[in-house]
Amino acid sequence: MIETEDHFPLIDFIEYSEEEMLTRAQAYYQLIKRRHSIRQFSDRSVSEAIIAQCIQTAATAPSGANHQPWHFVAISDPNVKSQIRHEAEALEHSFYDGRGGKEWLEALKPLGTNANKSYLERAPWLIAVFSQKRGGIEHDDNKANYYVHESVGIATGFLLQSLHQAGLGTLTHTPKPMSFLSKICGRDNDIDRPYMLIVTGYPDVGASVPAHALKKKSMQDICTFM
Ligand code: IYR
Repeated sequence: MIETEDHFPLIDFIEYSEEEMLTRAQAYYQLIKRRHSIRQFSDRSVSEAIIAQCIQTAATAPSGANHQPWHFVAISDPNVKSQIRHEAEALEHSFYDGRGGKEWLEALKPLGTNANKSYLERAPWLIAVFSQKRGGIEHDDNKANYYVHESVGIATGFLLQSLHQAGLGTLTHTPKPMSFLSKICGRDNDIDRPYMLIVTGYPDVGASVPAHALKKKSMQDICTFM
């Protein structure tokens, strides 16, 4: 065991029996396979405490040099949500009107998505995730960050799982380009870059999931053991 001034013993690791490990892995699969991207959200409110807790969970993700190159802007203000919807829909209209290109638009057909983004106003929370190319571990550090995309991707995955575990519906939304989010969120600077917008809240009554989204690749397709 490494036990020096700057290392602590690993005291919070919990070991399970092999049997229990498999049961736990299966239980987690059962939990996570019920997470679906939804586009029909209820306008029921969700407390800030729940969102804050999920963001704190996301921020436990591993990151390059532990620089934690992310910032989360959690939005419930109806005026801000409305601005985001307005800007996103303008971009989506041109995307669906042809800017996306034939192949991309064809790929989206089975999902039935379109330029209407009413959920951006209706859902109680939008979480804008920003990646940071510079920072460091201390609050006012100005060092290079490493593996920024990978780190923020993992943190965003943690966030989605945490929101699902809490009992909320989620959607990843990536209007292209996303620069309008920087301005609206007050993060128009040289460091922050909008990474993704997460929509979260209760699913609306009668919410549905496209059959296409339920089709998961087989283990043979996705995995090789050597
Ligand atoms: N951003 C658009 C288009 C879109 C793109 C992909 I890739 C998706 O998986 C789903 C939608 C939209 O939100 O409609």
